[in-house]
Amino acid sequence: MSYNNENVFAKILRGELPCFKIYEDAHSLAFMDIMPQAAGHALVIPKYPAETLAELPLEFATPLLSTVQKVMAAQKQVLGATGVVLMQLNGTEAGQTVPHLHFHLIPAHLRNLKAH
Ligand code: DGP
Repeated sequence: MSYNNENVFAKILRGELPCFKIYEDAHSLAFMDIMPQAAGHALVIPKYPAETLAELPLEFATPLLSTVQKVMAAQKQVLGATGVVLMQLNGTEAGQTVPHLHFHLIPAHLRNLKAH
């Protein structure tokens, strides 16, 4: 699969497009989703040109998951999330719209699960 350098997340990584950054290290970047499915919806992406999870070398998977864990912990501590939905779509048919690997981290709250 060929990676398209002009996708929006590649541009965010190069600093050509703005984002609301919440965490960054040598291997990954976390920022807020512009179309949040819930308050605090964040995205975590690798600084590696992979379109889907299948193209990510395994040595990049551990630092990426480390960032996912950090952001999930922050969503619980800062936002009071009682759970976090982790979503990751691979391929257009699966609903992926941005062709750079990304994890959605969507905070959940116990109160949202209660009947009204
Ligand atoms: P997916 O369907 O899994 O490819 O989700 C892509 C997500 O990326 C979607 O929730 C909206 C978000 N998104 C698209 N363009 C931008 C952008 O330019 N900035 C930010 N922060 N999020 C974006």
